[in-house]
Order: sequence, then structure tokens, then C-alpha cells
Amino acid sequence: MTNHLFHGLMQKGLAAPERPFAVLPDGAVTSYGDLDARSARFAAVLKEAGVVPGDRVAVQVDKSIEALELYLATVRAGAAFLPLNTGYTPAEIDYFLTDATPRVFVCDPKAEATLAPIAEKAGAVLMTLGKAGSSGEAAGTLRARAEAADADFEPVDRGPDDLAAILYTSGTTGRSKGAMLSHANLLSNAQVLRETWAFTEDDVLLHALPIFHTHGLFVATNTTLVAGGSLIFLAKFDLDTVFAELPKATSMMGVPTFYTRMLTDDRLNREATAHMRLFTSGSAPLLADTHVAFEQRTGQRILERYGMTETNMNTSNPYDGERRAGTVGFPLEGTELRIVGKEDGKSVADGEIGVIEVRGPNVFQGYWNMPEKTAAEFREDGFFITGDLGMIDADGYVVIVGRDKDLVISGGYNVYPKEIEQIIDELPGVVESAVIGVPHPDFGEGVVGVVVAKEKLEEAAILAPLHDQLAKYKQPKRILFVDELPRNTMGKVQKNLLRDAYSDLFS
Ligand code: MCA
Ligand code: AMP
Repeated sequence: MTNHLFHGLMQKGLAAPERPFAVLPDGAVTSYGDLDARSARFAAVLKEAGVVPGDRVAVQVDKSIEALELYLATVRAGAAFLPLNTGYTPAEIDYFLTDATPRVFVCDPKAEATLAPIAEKAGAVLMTLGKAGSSGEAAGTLRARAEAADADFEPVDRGPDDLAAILYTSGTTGRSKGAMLSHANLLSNAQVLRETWAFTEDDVLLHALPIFHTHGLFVATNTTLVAGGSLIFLAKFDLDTVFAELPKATSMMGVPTFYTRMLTDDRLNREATAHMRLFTSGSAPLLADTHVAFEQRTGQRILERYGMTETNMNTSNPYDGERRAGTVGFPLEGTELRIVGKEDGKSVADGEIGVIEVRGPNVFQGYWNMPEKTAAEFREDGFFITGDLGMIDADGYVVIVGRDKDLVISGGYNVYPKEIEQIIDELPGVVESAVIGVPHPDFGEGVVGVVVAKEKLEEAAILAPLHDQLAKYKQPKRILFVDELPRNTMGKVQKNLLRDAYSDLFS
């Protein structure tokens, strides 16, 4: 039987099961054969728990090889993988489980007691998955059951259009939307990135990204899998570990904060990076200054690319050829990209700014349970409206100049102001609020709440109630009080004026 994504990703690995798939800093190796056997066992456990093709398996666990095995197991069992940011609070998890109604929810053993009632309410079977090397209760129920399970689980038949994953992305209306990604969406993008970036079985990718988003899970992991390469798998981005492991790597993928942090460290120099084949950056704009500074220090030109949860990767600077700072390069093979006027939706001339729209095998199937939102974000001819503003320069490079959507990107994580404003506006003593992003030396943009209060309030009066409701990265780094918010003649809050007024807040 054929499982489009599983077999596509594992083709090289299954042919060479002894080859390493992932190496941990402590030297522990997971081979492709291990990955195959363990994902089979996990798939068998999922099936025993009642998972049938089309079901969702939601997962909020610390980064580990087992979590990747669970991703492949879910695909193998014919279900859709739904990874959740480990920073999400129980209140946020409640929303996702209620909306997605997964058959199974897997969490960390330490979160089990808190999340059990939420899983029960959503009708999900709760299992736990602990850190590698842990034993007993800390290892979790999933691993314990897997030990007794069959390692010959036959991958469930799934075609290119079947659902492989749902990734939630916050929305400008404040409610998160589940982007439905098919087997073909994920496999085609991994294959095109392997070709574009020349990944082979000799590649060793330094993996320091989280694995609950597109970048760390699909761009980094799937591309390595289709190439039959291997990962140096780090728990998180930490400068000491990155510099210790860099000599063994051939390539690294990061968000701009990785590169600005590396630039603050004297260990970054030509010698430390001379053996590296490729550094890529994405998820947020890489400042041209960072690109230039990195090249001056190392001789390496970072390759910037552009994507979205809904579309996977859309464009990339060339592997061979000029990697132009401040641009995201050219549309990937098979992806069409056009720039249209915001009002009339008609293509604009090259060099003019408009909204970026894309179409291709990489573009998702729609939002889970939200047909109206899906319809609103697609044109009749199948182009997806990204909400990013861009232009095409004289040489065909795509330049992202801003966003038509109200979005802040902090350290590569997306923060939708509406979600935070809705909570702040409900707090006692608050008249209204506007959440903005302003330049931040470490995170690129820092989240700031601008609040109009009825009475004198302290920052803590606004920040404290957010702790239980919002993941840490969404919580404003500062709250500023003003007498009124600037508005245009239509009554719309002029966030650009606020951004200008507070542009130096973190400098
Ligand atoms: C951590 N904090 C943050 C962030 N990360 N605050 C705002 N934005 C963040 N991104 C908080 C911590 O909770 C802590 O708060 C304080 O900031 C300092 O934490 P620190 O130890 O410096 O953070 P860290 O653990 O080192 O994390 C920073 C990081 C991480 C390494 C940049 O955020 C990260 O791995 N980002 C990658 C995100 C990513 O993978 N995005 C891809 C999305 P306190 O001190 O108060 O406790 S996929 C995507 O966008 C698409 C589709 C694409 O194109 O790729
Ligand atoms: P996400 O919600 O995580 O899917 O984030 C997608 C958004 O990240 C895009 O719509 C862009 O606004 C932004 N993004 C991703 N890569 C880049 C890049 N290289 N430059 C600028 N913005 C980017």
C-alpha cells in the first residue's frame, strides 16, 4: 500500500536503514531503521487507541526525536498531525482541542493532570510522551505501550490530496485557524527545497528550531528526510551548543534572531563556518544589515526564503547565483507568484508594491471548519491572498516590503494583535487598547500594548492577567498608557503612528 507522504519522505531512508537520521549532542544516534521501526510501533498504538484515517492526533510535547517519530507515525496511520506550541497555556489548548476534536491528544507527563479535563471535554484519548532517556512514569504512556506493539505496521493507504497535518495560525479576527495541509502539499515542498538547496544524503543539518511549526517540522525535517540526510538535533537554540556542534554540520536553518545572536558572539568567524555549505533564514524579515554583517564576518551569504503556514515555502534566493540581501528571491519551481493591487486585485507592474498572491502544489486546502474564511482568502482562479505586501525588482527578485495584515513577528513567532487586544479590553479599568510591534534588537519586533485606561493603572495590572491566557511569546514586553489612540477620519486606529512614536522603545 502507498502512503504518499510517508513513502515519499522515507524512500531514501528505507533503502539505507543503517544510515543515521538524527544525532543528539550526547552522541545518541537514531538510524533510519530506528525511525521506521519506532514510528511503526507508535502508529500501532494510535490505531489501538481508535485512530482511523482522517482523524486528528494533537501533540504538545517538548522537542525530542520521539516527537518526530510520532509525527511520522500519525502520517503512517493515515491521520492528520496537529502539533501545538509548547508555550501554549491550557486556555489556548482548550480552544485547539475543542475546534479540532482530535481522537488522541499527546502531552508531556508533567502537564497530564492539568490537561486531562480539557482532553476529556474534547473527547480525546490522552496519552503522554516524556523526554528521551526518561523511564517509568516520566517516559509516558505512549512509549510504554509502544514497547509491546508491532514494528511491522503497514502504512495506511493515503493519496496526494489526503490530509496530513493541521497547523494552527492565529488570525486577524483573533480566532486561530487550522490550516489543512495535504500529503502532496508537504511532499512537493520538501522535494522542491531539496532540489533548490541541493540537499543530499551527505548533508548534516544543525536543527535548533522548534518542531511545532512549519520551519522546524517541514522545511528542516522533511527536506532532510527526502534527501536521506541527517540532523544534529538540539533541544533549542543555545549559542554554546550551536558553536559546539557547528563543526559537524554542513547546513543550518534559522530565524533571523539565530543570526543576530550568533553575530553577538566572538566565536562566529570564517574558520568556524568555512566548512558550512548553507545557512538559510526565514519566518521573519532578515535585515539587510544582518545579511551583510554575517557575510563580512564569515564569508557566508545567508540564503533567505519566504513562506507561510498555509503555503509552505513560496520563494527562495538562488543556491547558485546571487543571494540578494533584503529580498526573498524567486518563486520556487511549480509555484506561481503575482503582486496585485489591494483594491482591484489586478496585477501591478514590476517595481510597484501590492499584495502577494501565490498558487501551486504547496498551497493548503483551506481552514479547518471555516469554509467562509477559506473562501475569503482565495481568488476565484485559485490564488491564495497572503496578506504580505511586496514587489518584484528589475531582476525578478521578490521583495517583501510590509504586511497588509495586522501581524507582529517576534523571534520568528507570529503574534496577532487582535487576540491580545480582545483580552486587554476586557480588563477592569481599560477603555481600549492597540497592540503593536516595534523594532527589538533580539526578537526583530517586540510586542507592545498601548492602553487607554479609565483610571491610573500600573503595567502589571495589564500584564499579570495575561499570564494564564497567552503563551509567553505573545505577552507584551511593555504596556504604555495614553490618553487616546490616534484615529483616521474613518475612526480606524492608526497603528503606524503608534509604531513611529515608540520605535526607539527597545533600542
Ligand atoms: C522566547 N521569548 C520570546 C520569544 N522566545 N518573546 C518574544 N518572542 C519570542 N520569539 C521569551 C521567553 O519566554 C523569555 O521570557 C524571554 O523571551 C527571553 O527568552 P530567551 O531565553 O532569550 O528565549 P529563547 O528560549 O532563547 O527563544 C528565543 C528563540 C525562540 C530561540 C528565538 O523564540 C525560537 O526558537 N524562535 C523560532 C520560532 C520559529 O521557529 N518560527 C517559525 C514559525 P522570560 O524571560 O520573561 O521568561 S514557521 C513560519 O513562520 C513560517 C511559515 C516560515 O516561513 O518559516
Ligand atoms: P506563519 O503565520 O508562521 O505562517 O508566518 C508567515 C508569515 O511570516 C508570512 O506571511 C510573512 O509575513 C512572514 N515571513 C516568512 N518568511 C519571511 C521572510 N523571509 N521575510 C519576511 N517575512 C517573512
